[in-house]
Amino acid sequence: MGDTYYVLTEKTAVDYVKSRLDFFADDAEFECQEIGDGNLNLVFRVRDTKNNKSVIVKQALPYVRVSGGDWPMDINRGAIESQVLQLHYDLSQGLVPKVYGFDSEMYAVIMEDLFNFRIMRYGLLDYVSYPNFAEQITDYMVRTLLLTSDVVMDHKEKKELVKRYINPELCEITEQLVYTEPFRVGGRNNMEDFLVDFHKKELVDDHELSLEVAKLKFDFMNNAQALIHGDLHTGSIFVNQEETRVIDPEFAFFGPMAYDVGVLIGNLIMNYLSTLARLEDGPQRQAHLDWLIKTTVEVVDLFKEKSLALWDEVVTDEMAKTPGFKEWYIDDVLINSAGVAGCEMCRRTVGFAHVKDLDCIPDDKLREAAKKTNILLAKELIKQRGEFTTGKAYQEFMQKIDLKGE
Ligand code: SR1
Ligand code: MG
Repeated sequence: MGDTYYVLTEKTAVDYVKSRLDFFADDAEFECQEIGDGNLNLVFRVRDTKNNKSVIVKQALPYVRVSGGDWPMDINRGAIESQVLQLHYDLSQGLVPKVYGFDSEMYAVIMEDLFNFRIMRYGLLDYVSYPNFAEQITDYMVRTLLLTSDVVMDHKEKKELVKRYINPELCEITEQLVYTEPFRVGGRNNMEDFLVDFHKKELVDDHELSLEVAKLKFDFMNNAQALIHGDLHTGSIFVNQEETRVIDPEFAFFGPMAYDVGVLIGNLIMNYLSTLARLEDGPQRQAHLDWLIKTTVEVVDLFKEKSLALWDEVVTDEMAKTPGFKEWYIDDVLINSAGVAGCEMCRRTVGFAHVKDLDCIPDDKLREAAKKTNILLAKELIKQRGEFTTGKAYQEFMQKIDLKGE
């Protein structure tokens, strides 16, 4: 990090953007708000209220934002994010925001303001459904994943990209927070009192579970399969009734495709539990639960269907053309996706970084029931992951969910 780096504020971000970008009119009247609610970075919306134009500035800090400075973190994640956004923009045909510029001294990316979209997690917490989501997110996943894999890419060019997108510090966060600490006592784990004994019994003392998580962890670390987003939860997705955009690929690296598919599925299931716990039985609850099941089923089935179809159009590796191989390959991704979904659900309950879906359940007993049920469901996904290769398997799994003690 050079001497020219400084941390932006609502006061300095306007002049900063004006100095970097020829975007606003001369008569612009600016307002600026820091709107970031993630764990790592600063995010500013700089808006010209007179001409109704705006941009987003996202700046990486040299530490984890929520740690207040105690946890240093590689600032180069800002460069990775900006490069991956641009690559994913092309690969996904516009399903990520447009980048207007990246500043390698300030580690700031200036990009399109998705002002008419909403973070999906907050929409889902208000029980909003998104009719085009499954179709569009599977387009995003299939295109960004398959097109950066050895199935398609020249193997030497792909290895160059593997080198370029090496992301050790951000990967270490995932290795620790997703694949290790939730299954051990201590570390940065953070859980409500009612979970302490339950966590020990269900997640720490279960040897069979640790063995399966260890296999998934080493797949995450060693399987440089495709350029993955690396943190594809519902807080990394913007939606509205028509469209979907994926943001925040700072955790991107060449890893297993299952990580993206699984994190998404895990977050849909946690919203299902949240809905069960926060709404009384009735038509609104049923409609949202039905939509979540339908969406999960479609994510799985469309991911499979579209991957298999695109495969035939883009495959270049001779051996990957062998009949039967593509079905084996995509099923293998889906099997590990269930395992990843389970790990994501565990870590969001007992680990360092929670999700609002579970934490915001107001009733103490129902929150306890939802979190404990979440852990039990997660274990089933990890241990029985071999059974989760179809949407139907998820449909049956989710239809059976009820809150222990409800
Ligand atoms: C210290 S970062 C904690 C979590 O926030 C990010 O969004 C990732 O999910 C990471 O695991
Ligand atoms: Mg993020």
